[in-house]
Amino acid sequence: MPPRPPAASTLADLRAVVGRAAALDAIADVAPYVEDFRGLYHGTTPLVLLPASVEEVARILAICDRDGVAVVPQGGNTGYCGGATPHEHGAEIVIAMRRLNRIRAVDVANDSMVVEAGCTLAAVQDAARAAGRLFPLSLGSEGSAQIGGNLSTNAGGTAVLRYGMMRDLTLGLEVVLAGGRILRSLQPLRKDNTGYDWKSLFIGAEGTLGVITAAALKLFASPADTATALAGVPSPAAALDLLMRLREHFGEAISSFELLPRRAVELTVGLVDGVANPLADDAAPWFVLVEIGVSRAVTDPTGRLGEALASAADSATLSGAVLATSAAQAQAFWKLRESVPEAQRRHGASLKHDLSVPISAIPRLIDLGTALIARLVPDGETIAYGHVGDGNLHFNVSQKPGTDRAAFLARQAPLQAAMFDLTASLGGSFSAEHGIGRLKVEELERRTDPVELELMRALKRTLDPKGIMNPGKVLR
Ligand code: 2HG
Ligand code: ZN
Repeated sequence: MPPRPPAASTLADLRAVVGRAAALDAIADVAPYVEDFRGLYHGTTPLVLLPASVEEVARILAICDRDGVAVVPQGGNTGYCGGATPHEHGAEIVIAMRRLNRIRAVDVANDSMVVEAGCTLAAVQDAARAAGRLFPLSLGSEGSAQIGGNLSTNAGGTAVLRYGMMRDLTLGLEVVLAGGRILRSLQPLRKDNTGYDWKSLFIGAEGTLGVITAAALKLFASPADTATALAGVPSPAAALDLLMRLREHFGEAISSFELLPRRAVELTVGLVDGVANPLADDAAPWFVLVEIGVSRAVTDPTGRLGEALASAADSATLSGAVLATSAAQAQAFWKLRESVPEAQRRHGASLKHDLSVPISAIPRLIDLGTALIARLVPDGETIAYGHVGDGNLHFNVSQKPGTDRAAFLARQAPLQAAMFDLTASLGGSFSAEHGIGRLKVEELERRTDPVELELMRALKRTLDPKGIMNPGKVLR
């Protein structure tokens, strides 16, 4: 039986916490909060609350705990797995975090900042930049994605190779627990061995254990100079060879190493305005976008990258390369890469798999995955691209024009099972950087080690005994 919608008296108490203007209940007002970014889920809710302080979040959760009402925390609503969308039954309220958006502190000497969950990732990057520092998490939706959502999904993006994922960038958290208690641990310490690392539990938990309201984050020195290049390579194995060569030259200065198949580049140039392929004359089947960031001690990184690429070309690791000679050109290369999801969306329906394997297994994953898709999805074409430097591919399939959409979409379940089996056989993960949400709950149940799963369930029971924190997401 679906849960009953909250009582009118509960809704009135909840509205009173945030005030009328910050409590949305008209259908048109709640519409943006009940559908996920990919349009996979269409939920309903009687109430969207926009709290402006931690105390308001705490009071909301205390009321929900008292009356047994489930909550769905939501950030910028840019997630790929439906983790921030309420269910269809209409018994869950949404807590949208966007008004909790203060930069609380920036400590340059400590290389840290404390920000609230509703800050957009771009606002966090800007605040760091204004203080002369770098907050390195970088992803296509950074203008609207919020830091609370980045934390809750342990977001990755295009600079993980050098700086790590959201978990690696976090020093402390402030979290409101199911009953309304506030867990405050925002000390921006690099060293703190006082027992369990509980903050790690909330990162990647997608709001199922508590609502993250603020975080202490690591800052870094901005590179004094960067070099960006696009190279054509004959195969994924050659791309890995190039990565190893560049590691020899530049070590940890490589911040991004992204792989794009020719078809992704063609689609993007064709479907997204203002995107061009600077290697249009190169017949390479694959392209690599590489970025290096160096300190003042290293001069002329573009020249050095050029030399490294030229020596790779000599041994046939690459067929051609173009170096960005200005910031605008580097941005244009990045636009080509960042627009691939949008191009795929415009092209038609797609099936997505966010996979990771040991980097050395990338060529095998591509070969075997492409063969699987050819066999199981005759009406689709493989578009496998992404963060190869992290061993993470977006192994996507686009519907071929002129084929039946419903028949194409119906291939998702068998294809997904086969792709995840293949990934497991290569020692990989079926969720690299997008999370579990609602989309992969069954897969998590099926594929996770039983001891690990029981540990997760035990944590969930302990922190959320009434099961009101984003139910049905991650675990069911
Ligand atoms: C990216 O790397 C994003 O561009 C989106 O993670 C991936 O659309 C996708 O599958
Ligand atoms: Zn990605």
